[in-house]
Amino acid sequence: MNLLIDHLRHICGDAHVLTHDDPSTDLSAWELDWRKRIRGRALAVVRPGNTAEVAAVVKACAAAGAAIVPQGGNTGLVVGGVPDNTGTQIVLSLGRMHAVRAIDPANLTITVEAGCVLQNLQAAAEAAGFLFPLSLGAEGSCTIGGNLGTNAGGTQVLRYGNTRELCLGLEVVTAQGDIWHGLSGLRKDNTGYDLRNLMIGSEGTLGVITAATMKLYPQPAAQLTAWAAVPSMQAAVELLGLAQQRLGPGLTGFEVMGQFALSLVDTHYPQLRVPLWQETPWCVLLENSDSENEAHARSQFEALLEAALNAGCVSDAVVAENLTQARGLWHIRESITLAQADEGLNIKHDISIPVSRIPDFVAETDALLAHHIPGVRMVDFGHLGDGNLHYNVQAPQGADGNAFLRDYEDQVNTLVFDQVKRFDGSISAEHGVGELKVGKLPLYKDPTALAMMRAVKQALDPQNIMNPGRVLGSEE
Ligand code: FAD
Ligand code: 2HG
Ligand code: ZN
Repeated sequence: MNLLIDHLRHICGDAHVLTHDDPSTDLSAWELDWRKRIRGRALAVVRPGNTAEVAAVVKACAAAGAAIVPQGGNTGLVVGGVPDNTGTQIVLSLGRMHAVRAIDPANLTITVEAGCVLQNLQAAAEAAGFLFPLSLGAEGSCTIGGNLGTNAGGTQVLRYGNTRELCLGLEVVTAQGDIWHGLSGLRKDNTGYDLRNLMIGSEGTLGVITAATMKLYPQPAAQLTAWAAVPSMQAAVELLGLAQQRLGPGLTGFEVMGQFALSLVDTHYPQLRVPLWQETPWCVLLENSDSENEAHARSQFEALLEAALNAGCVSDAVVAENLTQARGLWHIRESITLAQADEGLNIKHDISIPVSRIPDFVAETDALLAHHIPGVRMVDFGHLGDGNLHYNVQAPQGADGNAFLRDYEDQVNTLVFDQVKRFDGSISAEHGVGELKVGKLPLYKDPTALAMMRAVKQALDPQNIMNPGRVLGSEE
């Protein structure tokens, strides 16, 4: 393997191939996953500076039979972007490839390298007078390559779709080290199999995304945010229907947050001043993006909330007076993940269920979990507008997080996923499979679909060097 390291240093330069040979080098940032669930050990962390170097790195690894784990910001929540603990895998970090290559205002597209941090991509779009709508709590450190790798969702999917729907073209280095020049900005192209959409969401198991052409949108003329207390999950679903009816495509965000989830934010970040949470089991965050002006947005929003109060699906509400207040409300929503991590190790689910069935799902599944694990605490929140719930499970008060995961994780996952299946849902709406759901996928995914996925993996990566063991497990 020393020969491989020498070869990689020759390709990328000594400074960009980090190994454990130098005891002063700390590789934790690349080896430990965001949730601190797994600490792997890499043979090396390799940081190529351009697509040609990525291709040469992949060719070198393929020749040596070394596995490659592509990595962006390492904010993934399913242990998909860190190496295993064998000390034989190469972490291929795209962080140095962060350039904005081009903006085409008339075509409404932006072409960026995979390591571009999402927030920087949003800022580049804004500086050019446009909106790049993908938005998630990790946007300050996740990368567009990782967003594409996981087909990330976030809080604007309701209006703009997930990452897959925002992408028009890709540049990819295949598992053989060839470069696919697919950076088209076309909205229509019917020339055969859809390789772009195959790569998106493949979690680094089929190739390395090195650049992407993404869609841009006009910026809304005005954006307003409201925070509403709702008496039940059923009421939240009713409010969603009303909001869709009255705001149409202006409804760009609809997030639900359970009382215990908000209590964790209140406990760990009291300075954020969570509104209304003590008086209601659920709160909803709504965003109205208007193409006319602020006065129009405000009158529409106020009329919606008045109708909702009259219908009994809202018990109280506040509308942000200005951008600072709106950002504050979103900040509370985005802090739930961090507050939950501060509370201790936990079991996460990013499930999707038809919106109409979510109230029954939550009532039934809450009751089942409470029956099996007395004192269990439910951290429920998420993108209700997309039918995507973060149905997270926290250990009972005072219980040890490690012991809780050891004793209950499998049982809880089985119980929740069985319920998801019963309610015609999916066990992953946005975070992906990674390593954490790999054992469960065969139990819940259609067997013919799985067989086709295995055939694709075998065809594109016959050596099984691209992120092995993730998504399909080790028997690929
Ligand atoms: P990484 O974690 O580095 O990698 C993730 C996966 O993509 C791995 O399998 C990796 O191998 C693969 N990959 C990375 N780069 C490439 C590449 N260039 N080519 C091929 N494969 C690649 N996710 C959501 O969907 N919605 C949310 O609302 C959301 N909110 C979050 C909030 C917080 C606080 C945190 C910590 C995470 C959140 N996430 C969310 C999860 C995470 O941010 C996303 O999955 C994100 O897309 C990962 O990007 P990354 O650059 O960090 O990728
Ligand atoms: C979000 O919607 C993310 O904030 C993270 O997808 C969800 O922490 C989670 O479980
Ligand atoms: Zn989410």
